[in-house]
Amino acid sequence: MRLNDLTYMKQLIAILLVFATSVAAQADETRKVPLLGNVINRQTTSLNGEWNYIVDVQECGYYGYRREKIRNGFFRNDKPRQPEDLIEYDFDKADKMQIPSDWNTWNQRLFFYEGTVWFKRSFNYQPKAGRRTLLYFGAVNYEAIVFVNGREVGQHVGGFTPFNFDVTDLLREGENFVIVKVDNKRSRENVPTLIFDWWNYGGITRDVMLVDVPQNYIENYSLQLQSLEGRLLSFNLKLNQPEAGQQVMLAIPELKIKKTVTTDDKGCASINMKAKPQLWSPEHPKRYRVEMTLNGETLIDSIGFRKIETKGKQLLLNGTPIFLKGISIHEEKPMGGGRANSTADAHILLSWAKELGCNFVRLAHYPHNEFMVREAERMGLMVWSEIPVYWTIDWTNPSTFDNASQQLNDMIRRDQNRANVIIWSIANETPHSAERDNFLSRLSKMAHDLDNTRLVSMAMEVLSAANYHNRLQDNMNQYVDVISFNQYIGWYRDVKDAPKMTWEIPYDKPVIVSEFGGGAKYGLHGAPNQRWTEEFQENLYKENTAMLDKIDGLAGTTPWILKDFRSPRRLLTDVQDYYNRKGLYSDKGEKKKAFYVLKQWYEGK
Ligand code: GCB
Repeated sequence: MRLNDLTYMKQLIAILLVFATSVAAQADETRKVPLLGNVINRQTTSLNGEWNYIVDVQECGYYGYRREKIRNGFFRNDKPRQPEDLIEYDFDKADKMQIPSDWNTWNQRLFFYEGTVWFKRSFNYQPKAGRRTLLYFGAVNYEAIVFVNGREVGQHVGGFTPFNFDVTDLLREGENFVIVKVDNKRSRENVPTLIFDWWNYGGITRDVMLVDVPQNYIENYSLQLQSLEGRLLSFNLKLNQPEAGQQVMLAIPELKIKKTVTTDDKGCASINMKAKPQLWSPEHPKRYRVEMTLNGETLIDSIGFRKIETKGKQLLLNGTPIFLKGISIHEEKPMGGGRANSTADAHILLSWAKELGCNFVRLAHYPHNEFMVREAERMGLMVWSEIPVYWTIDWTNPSTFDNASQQLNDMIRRDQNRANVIIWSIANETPHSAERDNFLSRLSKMAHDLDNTRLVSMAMEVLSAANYHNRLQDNMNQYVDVISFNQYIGWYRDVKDAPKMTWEIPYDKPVIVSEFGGGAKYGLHGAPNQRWTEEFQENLYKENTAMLDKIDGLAGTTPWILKDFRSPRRLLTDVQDYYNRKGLYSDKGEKKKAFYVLKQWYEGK
């Protein structure tokens, strides 16, 4: 080869490299696609099960010794080819973890671990002509970087919302592998931020699946009861592509509805229809089979219809005043700790709430898994769903806002067809400031814009007065439909003050006491003034329920909390042992005495 040829070849290689990198970068950006609605009823292949995992404290599978990103990271799943090859990891020899789960519970050695763990799973795949394949994750806490067959497909932050990538072009016939770098390090700009009162369970905590969809598919839709008077249903749908002229047939056989809608040039279609459905309510959680057919392929859902609204200080469900007999719940397994992740877990937790006499649950402090919301809908439990804008968020950081609003968007988009969800909550116990108001008012507007068939709220704080008068004052009152606040008289303030308390909520809106309660260790007995005893908690519930009855406009309560849950902030040996003990059930599912106080109070409501 002549010198000229060599130079020419070098130039060509350089050009090709630049081209290849830019194509790769472009492809990487486009693989993250908007969230699929109703994934549960699509054609899916589960990737749950055994995944190999490698704990990588210093992220050496991703960064070199100068903290530069490396090209031959763990995501390549390399194997030595020559005897002298140096490769310092081997997924196939690494330990296995059942997915979904959290590593803290799976492996005792990782109980307190916060950092990076790599996960890998192989799977077989048969490409189908003319179809797309999405890779869907129910949730990964906290940051996920996803690779398929060694190529990065995208990233996601936020530990409680689903996300998906179109990986069609990366899959090949036969064996394929997916690798996920999961990092649950806490950070100031994250949502939630550095401190929060629950366990920072790391890992692939919800289902993983491949979703088989046509080239042009129904991305998401909403079917809602718009108005009670005319019984008007509104249906809105969006395809994945901005393609006009596509016809979707909507059928609700039981209501004898069969309508065809045609998409506009944004790939969207909508229609209003008159219908007389039986309404969804806790007593009659009626849902209808709904079918949506595009190009001969039918997506089904089961959807209930109801109206939730406010009138002055009243909360109306289907036009009738309702009191929300609620309880707060963390997403933890019923027995012991660990992330709950199945319908079976959801069923037990929600059955406990039902036993307590509840018609409402506050799913705190982040969106719970989809099974929980669907099972609650089936069982007739209304839901408060929340994003983890908790305590001290980085209010002025634009990327923190983007993160929070993405989580809000995905929470709403995932559950917008669940009749039982009545309240979107945008925050919990946030300190007052102009920056906070700016941040939260934008979130509130966004929630209303995305969904005008539900109410928006947030758990505020009453700054208890030195005297006995409590006045709720929060600039955010104007941006929410329901005024909610947490108060801990009897726990963070003397229980003897409870009968003397007076309450002033100077807004013409319904009021929810979104938290009250106190800790007790199951089986510990003593006088009502002895902390941590069941009697202390029992007395606190008696005093609090009597006190709450005096609040004008009280439309519901969600005491703290159904079940003892793990928290790194609860350190008292022999009593807390890393559990927040404010549960009405112990971490082993035993009922404490206070359970019966609340049950009785709810029976009278
Ligand atoms: C609160 C928080 C909740 C805590 C609870 C407590 O106000 O909203 O996340 O766990 O108090 O136990 O102190």
